[in-house]
Parts: sequence; C-alpha cells; structure tokens
Amino acid sequence: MGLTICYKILKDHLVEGKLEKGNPISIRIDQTLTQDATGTMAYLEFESMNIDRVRNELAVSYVDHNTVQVGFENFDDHEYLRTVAARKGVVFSRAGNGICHQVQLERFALPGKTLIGSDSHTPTQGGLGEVAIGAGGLDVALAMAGIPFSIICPRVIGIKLTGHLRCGVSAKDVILRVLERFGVKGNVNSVFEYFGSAVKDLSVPERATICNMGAECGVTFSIFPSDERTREFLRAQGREDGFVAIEADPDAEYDEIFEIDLSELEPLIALPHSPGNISRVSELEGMGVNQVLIGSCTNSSYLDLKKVARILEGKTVAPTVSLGIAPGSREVFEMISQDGSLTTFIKAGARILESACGFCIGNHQSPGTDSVSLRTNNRNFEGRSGTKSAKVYLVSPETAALSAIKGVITSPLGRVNLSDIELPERYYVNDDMLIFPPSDSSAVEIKRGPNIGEPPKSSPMEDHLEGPCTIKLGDKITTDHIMPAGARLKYRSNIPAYSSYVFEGVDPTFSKRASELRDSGKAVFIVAGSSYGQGSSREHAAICPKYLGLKAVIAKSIERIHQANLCNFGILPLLFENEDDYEKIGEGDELVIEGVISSIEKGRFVLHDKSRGEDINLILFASEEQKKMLIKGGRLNLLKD
Ligand code: MIC
Ligand code: SF4
Repeated sequence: MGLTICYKILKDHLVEGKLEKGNPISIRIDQTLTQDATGTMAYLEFESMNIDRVRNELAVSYVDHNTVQVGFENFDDHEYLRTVAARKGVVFSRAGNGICHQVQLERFALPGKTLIGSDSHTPTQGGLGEVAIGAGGLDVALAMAGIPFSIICPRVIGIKLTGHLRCGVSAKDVILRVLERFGVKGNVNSVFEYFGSAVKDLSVPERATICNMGAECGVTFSIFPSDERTREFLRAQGREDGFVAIEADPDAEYDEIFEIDLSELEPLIALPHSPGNISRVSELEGMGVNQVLIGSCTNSSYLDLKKVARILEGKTVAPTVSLGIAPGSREVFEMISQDGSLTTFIKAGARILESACGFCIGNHQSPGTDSVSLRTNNRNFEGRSGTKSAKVYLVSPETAALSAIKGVITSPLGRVNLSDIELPERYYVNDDMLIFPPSDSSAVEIKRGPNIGEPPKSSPMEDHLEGPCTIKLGDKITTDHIMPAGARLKYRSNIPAYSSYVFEGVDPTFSKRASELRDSGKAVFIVAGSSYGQGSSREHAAICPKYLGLKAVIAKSIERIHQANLCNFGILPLLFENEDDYEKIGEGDELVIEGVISSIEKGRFVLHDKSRGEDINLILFASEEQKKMLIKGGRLNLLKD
C-alpha cells in the first residue's frame, strides 16, 4: 500500500517504534521554535541539562507574545532570551520582527522536515509540507538536546478539496468548515492531510491559515503536499534551494476522507466562545459590531493584508467601530508600506498595531463591556480577549474588513473581487532582525533579571495521596482557563508569582485554597469533564498547579499537549473508566488513592471517595516512558538518573 505524506515524513524520521496507527513512536526533530511566553521556561530547562549548544539542525527563539512591556519583567525576559540564544547556538528573532509562525513560514520552514515548537500553532508550517507539531517547553528543550520526540503514530484524515473558491470566500472559511465537521474535541492522535484538485489553487500562506487552525480541532498536525505552489513561495522568499516535492502515493489510503467542494463554501463565522461553534456569516448579517481586529498567526500574511487594503480602499471605518490591523511580520509590514496598502489603512482610520500576537492573547485591545468583537485570529475562548462579557467572533480578513466599513456583520460573498491578488514574485526579504549565534559562544554572558526564576523542582511521587476534590470543572476547560495570559503574561518566568493566578477567572479562591492544602501536607485533586487542557501548549498550566500541590487530574478526557505536560511535571493524568462516574464526585469530597506507585505500574487506579463511600475505577493515561517520569516526579528528575 502507498504512503500518505504524513507517513512518508514520519518514516524518514523514525527512531523508535513501529509506524502503525496507535503505536507509540519517537521521531528525530530537525527544527525547533520557541516564543517568549513559553521560551523562558524552555531555555531554563535546557540550561539545567548542562549541554553546551543545541544539537538539532535549527533552533529559533522568537519574541512576539509579550511585547507590551508594562513593568520591567518583559524586557528582562527578552534580554535573557537574547543572551541565552547567543550562548546556546539558537537564532534569535527580536521583538518587532513578527509572530513566530509567520516568520518561520517566511524564513525557515522546509518541506519534508520535522519541527516542534512550544506553541500550539506550530502546525502552521504544514502549509509548506513540514511535519510541525506543538509541544510543551520541556519537550522542545529536549529536542534541542537532540532527544527524539514521542507521539502516538496518528490516524490520517484525508481532507479532499475540490471545486473553486467563490469571490469573498477564503482559506479561513475552509478551516472553519473543517472545524464545523470535526469540532474542538475527540480528534486526538489524528492528523489532517489535504489533497484533491483544489489544492493547487491555494498558495502557501492560504495553506498555512488552514493548517494553523487544525490546532483548534486538537489534531497532532496538518499537512499539505509540497508542489509547484510550494516552490513558487520558496522562490519568492529566495529559498528555492530548500524545495523538495512531496505528495502522497496514488494508492495511499486515508483512515477517513472528508470532502469539501470549495464552489459550495460560503463565508463562515465562529460564534462565542469556541472556535468550534460555526455558523454562516449570512445568518448574522446586520448584527452591530464594536471592534474589528485583523492579524494573528492565522491571517496576517502579505496576501491577507493586500485583500484587506483592496476592501478598505477609499473608505472609512464605520463610526461605531474600532479597527486594528497587526501585520504578521516586519516583512509584511515593510511590503504593505512600500505598496501603499499601509497608507490605505491609515486613511481608512485603522489603528496600526505592532507585528506581534497582541490582541490575540489578550495583551491589549480588550473590547468594551458586552461588546461584539470580530477578529481574524483562531481562538475566542471566554475572557481571552481580556473582557469576560465581550462576544468574540472569528472570521476571514474579507468578512472582517467589509464589516468594519459597514459597522455591521456583512458577508463578502459576491461583494468583493479579489481574484487578481496573487503571491508576489519576490518578497522583500530582510533578515536584520534575526540574530545568528556566534560560532564560539563560550564567553557569552547570560543576563538574568529578577523576574527570571528557576525551572521547577519536584520530589518523587508519594505512594499514598489524600486530599479534597479541590475544584470540579465541566467540559472543554482550556489552558487559558487554567493559566490566564493577557495581563498575567508577564509572570511566565516567575512560577511562584504566576501560580497565584491559577483558575483566576473560574474560581479566584483556588490558588489560596490549594496552597493551604499543600502546606498542610494534603494532595490537591482536579476533577474535570471531557477535553481538559485544550488550546494553548503552555506548560505553566501544569507547572503552576503542580507548584500549588496538584497531584492528579481526573477527567473524562485530556488533550494531547496538556497530557504530555502533566506527565513531564509529575502530575497523574487519570481518566474515568466509566465516564458516568464523573457525576459521583462532588467538589470538596475527600479523595484517597492507596498504592500509587504500583497503580502507576499497572496503569489502573482505584479512587476512594471517603465522603460518599464510593470506589471509582480510573485509567492512567500515560505511556511506559511517562510512567517512569511520574514515579520520579517529572521528566527532569528522570533525566538526572
Ligand atoms: C495561544 O495562542 O494560546 C498561545 C499564547 O500562543 C499559546 C502559547 C502560550 O500560552 O504561551 C499556544 O498556542 O500554545
Ligand atoms: Fe500568537 Fe495568537 Fe498565534 Fe498564539 S494564536 S501564536 S497568541 S497570534
């Protein structure tokens, strides 16, 4: 049987395990990326491994998330990242150079290679035919040390694209359609592989938009073939020598096929508060809008902004709307300034924002109370914008731009003609904001401000755990719920300070209650519904609760990256054998687990609910390697042996 693209690249990189769906495998990682919000911890962890220089082909450290710099903390973090990069052989992309995924696509991603990044949208690079996977910071640190990365060999969902996009319908609508079909849970250990006659019509930035939001479905990665369109993009970036053609064998079989006829697709919209709540833009037409924000790693390419400029040309933003535009990179910024699009934006009354994550992570541009915000990014979780009562809708740049002028949600279908806008023959390439490490870096001094802490330390797992169900949560708890970003982002390098905000928006008493339990020698337990830990890759969602005494998460299901982070930091990921047992535990119930170590070895646990006199069977969601980490109290402890 022929191979899919996914299996071809995995086969080339296989280090351990059998390439069969469902098997644990480990693969060699060629490239790594980090961003500042997860990067400080990742480099502290890397430093603790006492390795002189990174051992993978290419490691890049970006500063893009936390560039607001209120207080000294952010700048201290940037300085630490700049100097540790120079010392350890990592390329450093300075603040202002752009969003990691956009810059990586422009300057570094290569077809046929493997990449892991400490950011859940790392799969964006699948648009260039790269196997690109989001992971926790510690996994990225280990990949920089040359250690293979473990995944479950995925099932491959083939997404067949046929037909032609109509005027006003774009790549964003394709991925919103995929989200409508697959939702935001239940797609663990799968990948999306795109094929079909319409693939050749999609440029690399459009493919990247589609792969970017595969992350919202929870798939391990998404991938497109590497074809003439890929060569065209690499050539325009002056990187054609990195091109290799990769396509699936004609007789390759997919585990499932989902077909989208692009000719029938219409503009779609994700409703509050999940990227999986999909509706038609036409159904919401006429609804008043207060804010429109265009940018983020999903939709901030030069192509996207050229289309926005065409729609805004000669118009002014509606009086009731605040429009912000954030170009995805300095390259995009420079190109829109040279071709006059920037002038169009300014004339239209747009507020020009920094080339960074900014609004997408709730760093600024929080909407007003109860207001409607239309955005081109990928996540609209409740409160992520910084305003809990705001309603955030996710749309394409075309829908966003047209609605900004009209002041109400407006479908661009048939109302805009952008078909002549094409990829430039040559991008304006300027790598001056990338700092390449010196070949002899032994004398480089690493700067550490007072905000830079230490990687967390932990002791081996206890054999007897006893304590209350400290919080009981519902379904789809995101890592934004667990560890808020936005205004709290500046504490990412300071675990004790950041820990006081765990579950801040869900239950502000949690942190105090948990730390008191920890100090009195009790275990902290979290009970949750399905898809716990979806969204961001932030390992702080494991590290900070661990700091507060968390010993086990007991849930109906746990998402892939978060499960790995829990194991990496010695927290038990436990699943109900019978999902209905979720109902049997109440918040505050006294819970006991005896014989923890032998239960880890067996992979099965019995939880005794003392308050109700019930025994509940649980399954440990961990590989053999992860079981060893859990017994040792975390992966760093295991490495020290
Ligand atoms: C996000 O989009 O949620 C983030 C912020 O980029 C995160 C990373 C982080 O929390 O630092 C992600 O996607 O992994
Ligand atoms: Fe940045 Fe938003 Fe992309 Fe995350 S999703 S990397 S915060 S732009």
